[in-house]
Amino acid sequence: MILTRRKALQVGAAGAGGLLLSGCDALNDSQTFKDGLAGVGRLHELTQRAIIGDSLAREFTEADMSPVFKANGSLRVPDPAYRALLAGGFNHWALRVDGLVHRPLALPLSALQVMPQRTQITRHDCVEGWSAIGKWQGPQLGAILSAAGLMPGARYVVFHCADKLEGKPFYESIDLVEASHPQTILAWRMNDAPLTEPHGAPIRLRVERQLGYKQAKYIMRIELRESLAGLYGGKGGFWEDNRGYQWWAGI
Ligand SMILES: Nc1nc2c(c(=O)[nH]1)N[C@H]1C(S)=C(S)[C@@H](COP(=O)(O)O)O[C@H]1N2
Ligand SMILES: [Mo]
Repeated sequence: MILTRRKALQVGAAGAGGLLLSGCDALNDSQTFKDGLAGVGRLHELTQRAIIGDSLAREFTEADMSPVFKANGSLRVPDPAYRALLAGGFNHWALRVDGLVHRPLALPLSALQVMPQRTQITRHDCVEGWSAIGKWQGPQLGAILSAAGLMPGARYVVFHCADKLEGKPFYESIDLVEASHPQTILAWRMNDAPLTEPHGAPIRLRVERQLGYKQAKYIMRIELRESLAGLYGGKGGFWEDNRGYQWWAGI
C-alpha cells in the first residue's frame, strides 16, 4: 500500500493517540525476560532498563550544537539502485514496512515529512571515542508502527540499510520498548537541512538512549520479527555479528 498525503495525516493522528497498542501484548509477555538471562550483557540490559524506565535522553539547546558533526562508518553507498534514488532526490524511494504487520506499508519521503514531526537536539556517542551534538527531525517510529499494525508475535524492529561493510549488508535492530520511546524517530533532517549522504540519506534512525552504532543510516526497509535468530549472524546487527558489540547499547 502506498501512503498518500491524506493517509499519512491519518497515520500521524493515530500515532499520537495510541502508541503501539498492539505492541503492548508483546511487551507484557514475560517471555522476553526469560530469554537469555545467562549473558552478562543481558543482565546489564535488564538492570539498566529497570533503572531508566521510560526516561528521556538529555536534550540540548541550539547553542550546544557541535560546529562539526563527524560522519562515521559508511560515508557513501556504492549500490547502483541507491545512487539512482539519490540522484533523483529520493522522489522514487519508499520506505517499506513489512514482516509481522497487518498492513505492509510503502512510505514515500513526502509521507514521512507530513506526519507529525519531532525535533530533538541530542548527543551522539560513538564507541570509537567521539561525541557530537546535533539536531534531528522526523516522525516518531511508534506512529509508523501503529499505522502498520503490529501482529502479536512482533518483538523486534529490524532496519535494513542500503550499504554494505566488508561485503555484508548493514542492518540493526531494536525492541518494541525502544521503538515506542518518544525520542525514537526516523530522521530525514539534520541541523535544519535534509540528511546528506554521509549522515544516512534519505532517513536514519535516532534512538537516543543508545550508542552511535545503533543509529542506522540509509534505511530502506523496516521488518518486524519475532526473533533475531536466522537473520545474518543472528545477533541483531552488523557490529554485533562482526565485532562482538553488545546488542543492548544503552548509554
Ligand atoms: N547504515 C549504516 N548505519 C550506521 C553505520 C554504518 O556504517 N552504516 N555506522 C554507525 C556508527 S558506528 C555510527 S557512530 C553512526 C555515525 O553516524 P554519522 O555518520 O551520522 O556520524 O552511524 C551508525 N549507523
Ligand atoms: Mo560508532
